[in-house]
Amino acid sequence: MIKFYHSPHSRSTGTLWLLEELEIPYELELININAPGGAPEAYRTIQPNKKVPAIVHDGIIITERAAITTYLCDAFPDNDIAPQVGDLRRGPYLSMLVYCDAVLDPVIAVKTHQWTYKSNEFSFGLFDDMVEYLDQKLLHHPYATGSDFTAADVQLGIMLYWAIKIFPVMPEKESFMRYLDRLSERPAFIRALEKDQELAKNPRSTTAHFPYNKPGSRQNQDSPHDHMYGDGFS
Ligand SMILES: N[C@@H](CCC(=O)N[C@@H](CS)C(=O)NCC(=O)O)C(=O)O
Repeated sequence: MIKFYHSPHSRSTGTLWLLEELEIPYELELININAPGGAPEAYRTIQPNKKVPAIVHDGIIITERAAITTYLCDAFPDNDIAPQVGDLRRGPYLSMLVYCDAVLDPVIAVKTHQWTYKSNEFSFGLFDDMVEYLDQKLLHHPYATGSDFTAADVQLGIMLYWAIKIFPVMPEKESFMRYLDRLSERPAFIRALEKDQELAKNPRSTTAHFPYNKPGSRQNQDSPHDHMYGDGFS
């Protein structure tokens, strides 16, 4: 069983979406990163900077979104959302995964804070270069690495979703809006946002189990609350 450390409406929402795409069971532990002083000190043994997401699988701790995505998609390849070793698409896939954390995330952060800097002063480059790069990519291909949806679209998609629809710092380019429309139709995306919303409304919840409910199963017909917390809720 995967243990998933999560805070609703945060960077770990992408990992929540990924787990839903993979359709694997996971145990979710809420981490309150908004408490005074941030997450509890004990959480530092899982994530050295007390940030979410983090996962534990078979006793091994995995942190950082790109690493978590790579790890999970390699460990659970059944749903075929990541090019495996030997697939020519793996290079572009890994490049986009890391780009999201190493370039897109900090560039959006500095734009939000309206910092001015020169491109060669930081490893992540300029906001306008990032916008142009992603615009050209999504104008010519429906997904981040070409014609097929991959886990890189989870990471790119959730960041564009936040940066266009929630904290609007990115321009509403047609390529971006069409891309978000495509992603918004995915059942796993819808499930993840619904679960995130429910978790945000129930801050008393500390641990929840999300057994994946196969479409058409009896559990799937339960109320949203039952669906969310299953039998293992404590
Ligand atoms: N490099 C980390 C960044 C994760 C991150 O920034 N998480 C934010 C969530 S929005 C967090 O936990 N912030 C809480 C804090 O810094 O106290 C990753 O990619 O996993």
